[in-house]
Amino acid sequence: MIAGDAPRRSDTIFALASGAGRSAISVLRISGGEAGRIVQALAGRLPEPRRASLRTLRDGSGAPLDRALLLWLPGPASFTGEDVAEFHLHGGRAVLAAVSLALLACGARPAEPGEFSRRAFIAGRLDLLEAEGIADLVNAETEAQRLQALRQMSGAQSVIVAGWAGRLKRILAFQEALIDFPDEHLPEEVEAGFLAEMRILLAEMEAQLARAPAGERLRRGLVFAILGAPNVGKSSLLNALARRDIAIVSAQPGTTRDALEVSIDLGGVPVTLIDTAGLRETGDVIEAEGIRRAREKAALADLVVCVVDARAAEIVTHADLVVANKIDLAAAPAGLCGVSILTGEGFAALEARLAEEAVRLTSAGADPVLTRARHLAALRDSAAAIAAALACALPELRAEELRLAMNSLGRITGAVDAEALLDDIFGAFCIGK
Ligand SMILES: Nc1nc2c(ncn2[C@@H]2O[C@H](COP(=O)(O)OP(=O)(O)OP(=O)(O)O)[C@@H](O)[C@H]2O)c(=O)[nH]1
Ligand SMILES: [Mg+2]
Repeated sequence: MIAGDAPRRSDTIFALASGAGRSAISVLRISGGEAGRIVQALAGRLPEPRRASLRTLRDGSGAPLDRALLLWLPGPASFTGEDVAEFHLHGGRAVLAAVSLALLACGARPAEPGEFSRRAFIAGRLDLLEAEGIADLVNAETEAQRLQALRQMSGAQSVIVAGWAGRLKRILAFQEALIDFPDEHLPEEVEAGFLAEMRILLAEMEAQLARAPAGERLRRGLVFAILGAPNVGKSSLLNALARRDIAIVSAQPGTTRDALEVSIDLGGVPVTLIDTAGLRETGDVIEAEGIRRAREKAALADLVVCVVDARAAEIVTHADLVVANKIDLAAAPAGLCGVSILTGEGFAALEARLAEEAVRLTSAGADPVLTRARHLAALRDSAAAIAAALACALPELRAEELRLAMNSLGRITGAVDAEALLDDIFGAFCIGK
């Protein structure tokens, strides 16, 4: 490939499919029309399809490279739809480097990020929703993220979108019949029937749109900001929740100045906790900047926790949850969640309460939800077009809106307009996927 040229889609590509760095085994995958020839060049005759075989790999001069487990996965029933082989090599860097050189010498080239999945999409092995589900599963850090990504990867969302598309197609066919055969006098119930069906479809899409923010939040993770007056124990709370000594805690008010962040798992949801500078009037420029940043973080957070001192419950900010700390010194004011970070009293209940909030903010009921801004935009366009179609009296215009609605739905799974999206979507994958 010449620098600056677009990578050729017909090239045979290879990439490390397992994690980088030293490991017991690393899996190197190749895909493309030349995979079979290349396997034979390195490992002798082709192994039986889909059966592991142990082979000595050799370079062009016959020098041994490694003894490796080899899998031969001929297309079209492979991940990419092409001929694929997997080399399970010993995990040293030098082994990987030597085998990569031998593959280059045979004419294969390193894959771009997401190129295997992109080929799978082009071969019709998966749609865009499923491909994105794979990327999300690779990136999943918590249990709830794993389950959501797995649902998406296995096509649960695709089935819903395909169902909508099928119903829209039927509606459009009736609408076109009305246009093409105006004199045939289709019974009135036919038009009333498909208008009713359009309303039902629109309501389903709107319900899904309402649930979508939860799915997106789970995919990206939540942000919880801890705010409050100086010295109430904000940093102590962050450290306790993270179970690590991250923020400096001291009896001196105004200790925390920069906003500090740590990622934790609350109820299976990844949450970035932010500890901030105590809110108060100050002449100190640095502290004032810290306070400005604290307010900025709070404005962007999914949940604001205000910590107050149980002895003087001063709520200094808008908050979703108020926590009274230091209940070892005074009882918590009525209605507030009381805790003593010092003695641990009330801490488990507070942590459970935060986990509950995290789950509430990310759960959208049992149905699969759409998880990316891209899906939302397309679904919103589709719903808007159906609403416009319902408002049209002219059959031709109504049909045109219905076609727009179909197109927008097609963008979600990649049935329509995919080429423009592919670089964006697959470029964000890791290499080897
Ligand atoms: N008695 C008691 N003291 C506590 C408790 N939690 C924290 N402290 C003490 O309160 C003081 C302030 O704690 P920090 O966590 O630094 O408070 P902060 O809100 O981060 O303070 P700034 O960063 O200055 O805004 C420290 O001396 C802590 O040891 C508690 O539950 N009980
Ligand atoms: Mg602090």
